[in-house]
Amino acid sequence: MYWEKEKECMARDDLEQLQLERLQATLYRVATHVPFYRKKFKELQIDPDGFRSLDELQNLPFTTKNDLRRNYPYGLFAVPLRDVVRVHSSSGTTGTATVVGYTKNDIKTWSNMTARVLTAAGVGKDDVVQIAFGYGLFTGGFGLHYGAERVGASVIPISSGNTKRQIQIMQDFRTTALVCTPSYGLLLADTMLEMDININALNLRFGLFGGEPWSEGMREEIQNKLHIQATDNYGLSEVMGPGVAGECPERNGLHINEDHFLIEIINPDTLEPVKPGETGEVVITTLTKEAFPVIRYRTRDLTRIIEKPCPCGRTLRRMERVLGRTDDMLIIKGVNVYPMQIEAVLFDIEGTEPHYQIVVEREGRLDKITVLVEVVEEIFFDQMKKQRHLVDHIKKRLASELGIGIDVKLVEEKTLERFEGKAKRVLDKRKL
Ligand code: DLL
Repeated sequence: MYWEKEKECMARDDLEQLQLERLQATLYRVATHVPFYRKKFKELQIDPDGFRSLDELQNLPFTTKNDLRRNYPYGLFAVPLRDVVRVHSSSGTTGTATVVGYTKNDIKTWSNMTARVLTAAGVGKDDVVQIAFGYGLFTGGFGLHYGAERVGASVIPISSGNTKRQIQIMQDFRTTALVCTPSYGLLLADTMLEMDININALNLRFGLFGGEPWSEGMREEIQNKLHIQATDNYGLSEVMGPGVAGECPERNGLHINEDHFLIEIINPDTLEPVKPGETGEVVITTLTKEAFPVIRYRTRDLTRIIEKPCPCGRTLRRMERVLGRTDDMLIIKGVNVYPMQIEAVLFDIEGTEPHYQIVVEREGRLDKITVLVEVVEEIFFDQMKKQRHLVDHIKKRLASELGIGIDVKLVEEKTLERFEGKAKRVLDKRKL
């Protein structure tokens, strides 16, 4: 039920005291060992020894992805390489890659964090865990692998891809828990249904999905197709990898491992904290990282904090599922649109398949979005009237949800690209 009950159910006061002590140690660590922070603290006249209350957090400088890039590869490490036992890196598809490092102790902490996430999702010693996240520089595979070993489960480190083999192994090795991105979970489910595999004959009970945003509708789709309980888990390589937050059996928000990560939600424009419960950008300060501590890292992820206590007994606050990223936001006719809002509408409409792509183009000075939606075969082939009706229906729903008109095009089943890792939902032709 819990992995570290004394931490996960800690009294708030005790937790805040622990956070403060750990923050003080982290500030001391970066001021002493990382020239980037030493310089910033000096400029802002911050005395790391004089830090007395968590309320002073707002005086500290932010760290951005660009700061990480500028210090590529090892510039922000707070320990000599001799003490680093592992390095991960982000793919760098949107610019120079960023590199993060872990000491032996960091790996231990990380395993505990993903062990918490796995335990909260229901995984234990008796489970057979198939990890279909990529192993390698991406943190998904290794991060959850170590946690699953730590809880004592039997781990199948299959990595991502090779879908037919995944299915074979799932059947033969009697996998009980599947760990991957939600889009790959769906691809596995669809492939099994196509192969006429009897889902009830599988041993699968849990799916732990993370690494990309997904909607409640997508969760239902995966659960219905695979007959499992699907939970969401969140993390990012810059602060550790998976294991920052995860859902419990209530599946109503993700418990943040606040004894290791200090979370703020800010307005990305004013950089001020939002009011409690409002949506904004997640900013994370690591509290226990040794090799790669970060102060107020701007994640660009958007969500809100759920202040209400969770019936599961954990006192660690919950964040709502991530709505999207500030850099995924499309501004169409002055309205802010997130791909996840579109997904949520599509999943609610009968006759559409859970596969879609959002195409953004520029017409004159205005951006225009077209949503390509796969539809079931009957609709696609013969009935023009039904097609028109469906297009109108989707358009209406999108317009009422988003407040602007969006074009919709129906496409044949299985024509849109499928993904083994993180899905790419937006095709931005403005940048091509
Ligand atoms: O994706 C770490 C991870 C791996 C988390 C496996 C969970 C499971 P990065 O490649 O650095 O690390 O990408 C981090 O992915 O800032 C979010 O935008 C997005 N993301 C991760 N988990 C979720 C989630 C890993 N559950 C970036 N919901 C983050 C929505 C997510 N977005």
